[in-house]
This record gives sequence, C-alpha cells and structure tokens, in this order.
Amino acid sequence: MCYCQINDFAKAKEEMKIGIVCYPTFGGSGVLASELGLSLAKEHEVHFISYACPVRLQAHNDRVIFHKVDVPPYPLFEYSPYTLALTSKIIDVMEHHRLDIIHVHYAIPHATSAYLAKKALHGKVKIVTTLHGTDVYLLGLNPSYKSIVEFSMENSDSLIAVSEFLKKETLEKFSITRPIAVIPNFVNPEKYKRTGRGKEKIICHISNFRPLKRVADVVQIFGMIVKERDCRLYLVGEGPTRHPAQKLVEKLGLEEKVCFRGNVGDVSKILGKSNLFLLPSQQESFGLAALEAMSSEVPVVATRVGGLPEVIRHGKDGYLAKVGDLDTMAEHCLKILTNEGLAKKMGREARMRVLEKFATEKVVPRYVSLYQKTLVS
Ligand code: GMT
Repeated sequence: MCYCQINDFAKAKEEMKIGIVCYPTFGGSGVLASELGLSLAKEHEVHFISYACPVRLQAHNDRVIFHKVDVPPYPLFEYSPYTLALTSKIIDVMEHHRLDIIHVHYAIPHATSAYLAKKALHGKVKIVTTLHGTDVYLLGLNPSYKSIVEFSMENSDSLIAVSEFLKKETLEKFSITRPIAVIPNFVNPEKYKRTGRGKEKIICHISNFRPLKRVADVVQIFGMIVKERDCRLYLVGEGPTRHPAQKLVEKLGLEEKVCFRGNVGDVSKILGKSNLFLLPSQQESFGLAALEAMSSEVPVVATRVGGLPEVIRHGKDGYLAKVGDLDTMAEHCLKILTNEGLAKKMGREARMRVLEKFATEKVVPRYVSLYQKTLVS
C-alpha cells in the first residue's frame, strides 16, 4: 500500500468533511439528502450546497453549514446557467473547507456540476452520485439531457441507486460500466411513529402533485370509499395537479371531506394520526412517503410499480395493485378501514419492517462505508 493510500486509508477512518448537493424542495430526493446530512453531522462535518436552504434543515445545527448558490440574472441569458453557478460554488466550498467527498442527489444537473468542479480541482475531491428516479427513467432519458447524464454518471467515483429497480433501469437504459450500489431510502423511526388517532378515519396522500403521482386517482378512490365508510382525506403537497384535483373534489361533491394541506415541512404529525396512506403512482423508484407512513404504523395502499414492491409486502404492510385499478385499490382501502384488527396488525408489521431494514441507524452507516471505500479507491 503506497503512502498516499495509507494516508487516504487513515483519512477514511477520521471525521470526514462531506459536501451534499441537492434540491431544497419538498421532493423525496431533497428530503432524503437533508435527513442523511443531519444524521452524518453527528460524526462528520457536513456542508449543503443548493439555491435555497433545504426545507428539512430548519433547526440550527453547528455541524451543518449551508452554502447558497446565487445565479445572477443577465439580459443576454434566456435561461440562467445554474449548472455553472453551482459548479463554481462547489469549487469555492471545496477549496475553503477542504471537503473529502461531494455527494450529489439527483443526477441532473448536480452530477455534471460536481464533475466540472472535480476537473477544476485537479481531482482533489471524490464524487458520489445518488440516482433518485426521474433523473434516470424520465428526465434523464430526454434527448436534451441523456448524453450528459450518462457521461456524468459514468464519471462519478461512486454511483448509488435507491432501489434494485432503479439500478436495473439505469443499466438497461444507459451504457454505464461503473458499478451501481443500492442503498435504500431510510426514515427515523423515533420521528415517524403512531401518535394516536381520533374517532374519524383519516386517509393521507403526500406528494409533489406531479402527473405521475395520479392525484386524481386518489380523489376518485376516496369518492368510492367515503360512500361505504365515513372518513376524511388529507392531501399534502403542492404541484401542477393540485388545482385539477380541487376541481374534481368539487365535481364529486367531496369538499366537506377533503382537506388540501399544502406543503408541510414536518409530515410526521399528520402521518402519526392517519389510518391509511394512498400512493397510486404511475411510477416510483422507491416511495419515501410510503416508508414514512409505514414507520408511523400506517398501512399503505399503492401501485405495484418501480421500487414500491421492495418496500411494501402485499398483504402484510398494506396492498399493491395495478396502476389505474381504482376499484381494487378502493376495496383494499375498505378492507383496512373496516377491520380494526387487520389495520393494527398491518401497521405493526409495517413498522417492524422499517426497524429491520429501513431505519436511519441501519442505512446511514452504509453511506459512510461507501464514502470510506470511495476515498481509498
Ligand atoms: O417525485 C417525487 O417523489 C420526488 C422525487 C425526487 O426526485 O425528489 O422523488 C424520487 O426520489 C425519492 C427519494 O429517493 C423516491 O422515494 C421517489 O420514489 C422518487 N420519485 C419517483 O421516482 C417518482
């Protein structure tokens, strides 16, 4: 082992200085990145780099430093070059704080900015990229982005997918020779737990209300359920399909029973008092919101797509159905809402699964050991 490797190996064992690049929004990739950074901060120095402070980094934490990317407008630009401003910020933060690792979440454009920064720094930093889903099977496949996404994935020092499904999709859709590690989403079971439920049954849906979340299906399914069993629907999140969903609620005469909660920073309180979580997505690489529900002992009714079957065991933690099969999903929901014993059993099974496979203390060490292997590779 040459000196530099011994030196690197020694470094791999010490406190690391980790830069995390992510979207600051309510979407799953930004949430996961924030929770990862907050957990890493217990033993390492963590720097977040984004255009705004990630929503989950509310409380002050002196081991988590946020660096804002400013993108100055200029009349010549039709589109402000965020990728360049981000690259420049990564270089500055790297040089000033001597980071060991830059971990980017969501390949577009983060993996490209990290690659450019590494080149500018003559390779003095290691790049880890976590693929989160739509950066691979949706946007990443768009001809406007595909070549640079493929290049940036291939040129990351380590590549991670959040599910076996996403790893397979990536290998099938892109020519990647770099090995892809699978590290699932995780959740803090101390934060997401059952808090106590009132008499009224609550069905919850949380998402960014993009078309692939099929929020209209949530409303339609609820319309079928509420005819058979009195209950209430909480719709949490904001996005392009929120307004059409509101129109559908009015059309079906469900205004009294449906509550649009908008974007909520801490969804653990809502989940803690919900009886059922509904996620009829067209596609999900993992389904972090479903995992948060399971940790809260809330059975999940979802679609059998993407990484969801790696999270939810059909008939144990909830039920899975085909995309668009509203009748079956309504039946599954009613089974849970009308059978207290089944609901409790499913909720307990779901939380046990989280504690065994998806809790923070089980998953975060896998990121740390991947960082350490990356440092000495
Ligand atoms: O559409 C969302 O759910 C947001 C999206 C994102 O890119 O932030 O979430 C993706 O990453 C999450 C965290 O890894 C996964 O749990 C979600 O399943 C994934 N979304 C999709 O694949 C649609």
